Amino acid sequence: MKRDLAMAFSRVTEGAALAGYKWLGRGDKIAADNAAVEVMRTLLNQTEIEGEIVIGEGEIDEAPMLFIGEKVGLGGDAVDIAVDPIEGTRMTAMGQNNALAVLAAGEKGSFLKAPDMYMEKLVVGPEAKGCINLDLPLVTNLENIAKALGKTLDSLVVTTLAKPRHDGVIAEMQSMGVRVFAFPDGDVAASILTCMPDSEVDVMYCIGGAPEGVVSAAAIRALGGDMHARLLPRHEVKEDNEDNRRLGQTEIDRCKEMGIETNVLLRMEDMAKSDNVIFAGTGITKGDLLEGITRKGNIATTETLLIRGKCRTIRRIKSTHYLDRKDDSIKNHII
Ligand code: VTB
Repeated sequence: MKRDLAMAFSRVTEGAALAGYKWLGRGDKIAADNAAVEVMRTLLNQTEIEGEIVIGEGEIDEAPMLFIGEKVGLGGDAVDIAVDPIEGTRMTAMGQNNALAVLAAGEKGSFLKAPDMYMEKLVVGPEAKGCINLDLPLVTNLENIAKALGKTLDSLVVTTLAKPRHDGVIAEMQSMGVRVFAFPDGDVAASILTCMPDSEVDVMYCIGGAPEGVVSAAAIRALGGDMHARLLPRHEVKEDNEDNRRLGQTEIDRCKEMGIETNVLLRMEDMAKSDNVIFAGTGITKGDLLEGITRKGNIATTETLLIRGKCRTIRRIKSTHYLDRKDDSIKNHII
């Protein structure tokens, strides 16, 4: 993948974030997502790639845009793309922190193709690479990570999502003395924080979305961290009732069709199969990883994290956008 593509991908997440921001705090997560998808698609189609969406907004019959298998781009290098136009539609609709527009790109075959279902994830930064094993209890993992980092358990920091399904695990970690930062939503930002040189976060553990997991794996690989994961059918995460068992069975079947299995350990290298990946993420609302968008009239500022795995460069790009001068194809979605 040509290095100049990184800049092109940062334009794509900037555009999606600006579109999401237009809907900030309006209580309509579908409208926010649609706008971000539309802009992301338009901008990807202006990019010199022969791209295929491998992680997207659902299957072809569920979503009209950026579906898995959709071809994007003007033509050029063949790249696979994993997108989450708004990582945190609820956060955007409710004006909460840490919403991002994200994308990961790599050469063909770079990413695990997985359905939109739940995934258990354990993520660490470069200093703890190689010492995680999701087949072992979380407590053992935290002890091993602390040892690798030369830390005591009471100085270890774990991020997770503040979901009822994590109540037990949060209490368990806290009883070990570990500090837990529970974000309401958004495990991509929570995962990336483990690898940022200026962050105090050591570990991310949660059960969240599989698409978010694959996008995170790309960023974590690019940053030299480590990640283990496991796909979980719905009835094992949510209530074990008839509806969820039926949905869970559909997910198990879908995985089989795609040649993967649920409840099986996935390593970072199974999800992001090459170092030559690019990750771009733009803040929509302010967060721990990125500044959010600020806007005064038709002038908006964005902050984007742009990571190239090949030589491990981490760029933070602050942009000022004169919204009324943007291309007509996206203007209506961002003003
Ligand atoms: C997960 C997580 C995301 O939404 O998908 C979560 O990976 C949804 O969890 O980062 P629930 O279905 O239990 O609400 C996010 O937090 C935000 O998109």
